Amino acid sequence: LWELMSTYLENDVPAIEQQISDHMEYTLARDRGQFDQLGAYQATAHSVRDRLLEYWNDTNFRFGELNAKQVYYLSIEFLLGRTLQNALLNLNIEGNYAQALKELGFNLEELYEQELDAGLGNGGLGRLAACFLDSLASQNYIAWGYGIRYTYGMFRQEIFQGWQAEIPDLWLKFGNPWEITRFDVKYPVRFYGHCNGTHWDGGEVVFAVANDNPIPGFRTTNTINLRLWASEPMTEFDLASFNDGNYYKAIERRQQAETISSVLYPNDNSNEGKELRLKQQYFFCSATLQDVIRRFKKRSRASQKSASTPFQLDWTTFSDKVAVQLNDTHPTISCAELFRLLMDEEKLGWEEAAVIVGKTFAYTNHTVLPEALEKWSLPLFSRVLPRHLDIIFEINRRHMEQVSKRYPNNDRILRELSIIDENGAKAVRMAHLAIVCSHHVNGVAAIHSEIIKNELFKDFNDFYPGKFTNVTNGITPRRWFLNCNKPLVKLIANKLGDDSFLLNLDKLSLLRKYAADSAFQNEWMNVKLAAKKRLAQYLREYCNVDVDPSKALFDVHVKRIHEYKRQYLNILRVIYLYNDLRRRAVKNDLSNEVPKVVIFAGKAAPGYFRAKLVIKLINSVAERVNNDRSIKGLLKVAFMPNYNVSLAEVIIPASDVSQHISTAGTEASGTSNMKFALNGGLIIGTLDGANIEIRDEIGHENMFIFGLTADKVEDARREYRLKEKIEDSRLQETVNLIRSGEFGDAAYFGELCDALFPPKDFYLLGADFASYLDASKEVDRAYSNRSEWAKVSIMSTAGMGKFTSDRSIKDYAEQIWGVKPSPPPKES
Ligand code: DL6
Repeated sequence: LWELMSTYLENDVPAIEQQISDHMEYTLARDRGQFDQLGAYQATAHSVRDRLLEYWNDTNFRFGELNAKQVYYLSIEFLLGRTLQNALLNLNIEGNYAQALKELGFNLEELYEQELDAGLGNGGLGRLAACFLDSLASQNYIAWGYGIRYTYGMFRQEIFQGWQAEIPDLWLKFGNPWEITRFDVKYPVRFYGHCNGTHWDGGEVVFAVANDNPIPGFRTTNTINLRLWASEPMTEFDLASFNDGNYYKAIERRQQAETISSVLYPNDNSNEGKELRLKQQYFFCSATLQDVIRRFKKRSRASQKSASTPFQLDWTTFSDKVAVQLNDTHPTISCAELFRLLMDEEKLGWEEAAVIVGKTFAYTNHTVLPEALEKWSLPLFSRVLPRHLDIIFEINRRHMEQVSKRYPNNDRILRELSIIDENGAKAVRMAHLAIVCSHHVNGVAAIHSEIIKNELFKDFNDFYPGKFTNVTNGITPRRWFLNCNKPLVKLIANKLGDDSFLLNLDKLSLLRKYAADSAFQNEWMNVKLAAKKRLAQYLREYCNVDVDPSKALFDVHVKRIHEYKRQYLNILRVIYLYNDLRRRAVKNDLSNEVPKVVIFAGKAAPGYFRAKLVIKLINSVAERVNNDRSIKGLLKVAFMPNYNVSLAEVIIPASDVSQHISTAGTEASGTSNMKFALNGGLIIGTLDGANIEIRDEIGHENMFIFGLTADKVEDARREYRLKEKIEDSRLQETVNLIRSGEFGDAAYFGELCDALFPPKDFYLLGADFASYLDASKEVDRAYSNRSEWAKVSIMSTAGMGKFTSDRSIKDYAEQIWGVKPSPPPKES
């Protein structure tokens, strides 16, 4: 059967040409002789999808045959970006496609630009999920991802008079050639209604319909699935209303149902507690678990060898076949849902169900910010999911019993460890539910995992010794190296003899011995320059900013706009530098100055006013600085609109230095730091998140580190609260400049200036300002020495082996899931 299944499409150039033309005619119904760029992209995508589907079908067949433990990665966000180039590179057929398209009169690189990003995520958390899928596939794990197929992904950001404007993201406007809608795979999902014991009835029922997205591994046929659920009404049409002549009411239900999967909540590291969001979470978790259980039953039945005995499902094997990873608390309702399905549908008892749940789930925490820790008020929860609230109460009752046994008469601990928050309005604490129901809980960088164990969830860590662990994040070198920086990958492959480092990133350490080789340094810097030239074109086109890439230092700060990430600290630095340049210009003292362009990009949550104000300030400063001839173009500022995966792929290879400057103890890990360093970008940063481990790998001397350490932050806050004024004269001068109206809109910016006043300065910008300026000066000094800079750049790349998501996935597989890779037969 295996032989029968594996009849792959030919990959020679004429065959590819033929298939693209066929898709033009038969899939798109266009004239095969005259297609435009969009048509050519779509036809190309369909032909690549055909190949993916062959591997994907084989892979699914193999997974079924093996009936081994499968990993299910549940995430409310998957920030995939574009697919075409990634698929071609992973399948190793980019060259032949480029040639075939050339024959047809097209340039493949140009066609890449036709694809709209799948922006089904906010930032780091969603992009991590996408990197993990690539690593799961590439390392031949038996795994699937599950999430939501949002009709509208992350909003498109436009800048209007310096302010952020949000435009709906119509990423599906030309259809999506990569997905397969499975009209036959759909599950009912209920909301509201009433409960009578275990009987849950009434309310609203919608269908979750599967949309499958093949995720190809790199140089393996292992092609896993990302199943995204879309909501549909249970009944197409309210016939009674229609017959009464109320056409609008007749279709209202359809719209209500579709709303559930219509839009991604654009919040990063914050939780708004909205009813629709709770519905989204339950919607995708319920459908996923119904699907997982169906597969478990099907495989169990198929694997029963003897047909003579009647089939008896053995539920005790469930967690030998299923490992569910909860990507943050958003999928945590799954724990209660699995209880419900096992007890109410499958008629298992509580104890049996509890054992299964406890062996199935593991939970990753991605933040320590209190505003992001999800809580649902009891009235809302009981209205939307009445049965689940009953189940959660019972989980909590039993959990509290255990806690009381261990800590008799200790009310504080009971309150602290309860799933129900009773401090103020009662609420369900989703992180506590996840911890109680999971066999492992992990943080995403060493420092973050320590903070979780010793501060955020200290009592839980004492109560459950061994449950808490660390898995440091990683990034896929396929997208963040090969796809976005082929020239650098080629250069390294030439030096090291092959490109096997793409699957074994530790091999990059071999570059260390060439770091001081001046010929290699030259080649290295030329690759960087080419990437900078490309970005310079973008800066000209999208920001009207002119820079000379061969001279200017490209200083980059790109990520979600958030107070804790301190873009504000960076723009304060820029203002100080600008003022200093002006002063020195008057004295004719501008020689030896390093020209630089400070590039910002990132989206603010639409309701986060202070973050939006920071965007406005950056744009106002850019306007002033870029038009001030007195500073002779030595400083430029650019805010690049609509930061997304595709833009990141252009910016990251072009960065000389990038900013990772969160207040120590606030950034769980960060992953863009890894992307920049991998591409030879130097890092200026605080000792926070994964910066610390990056420093350990590439060496303190190869980074620009400044600021308070996490253990000093609380004391600094306490001390700081007592201060009555901004003490640093350079910071005061900078604030005065903003208040003076130098950048316009002084009234607006007053709020930002006030926020620097010590008692309000929660993120300690004032405390870190001086050391930040020093570090920034050190960057300029280092950049003035091209050879020194090149060496550090090479050392950065060489030290990045640890930060591949292949290593992260291996850690999860070994420490948490208990699974091993399972290569396809032809490759083993
Ligand atoms: O773990 C991925 C990513 C980390 O790199 C970031 O440091 C962290 O801020 C982010 N966390 C979130 C939490 N969101 N919520 N809710 O996005 O996760």
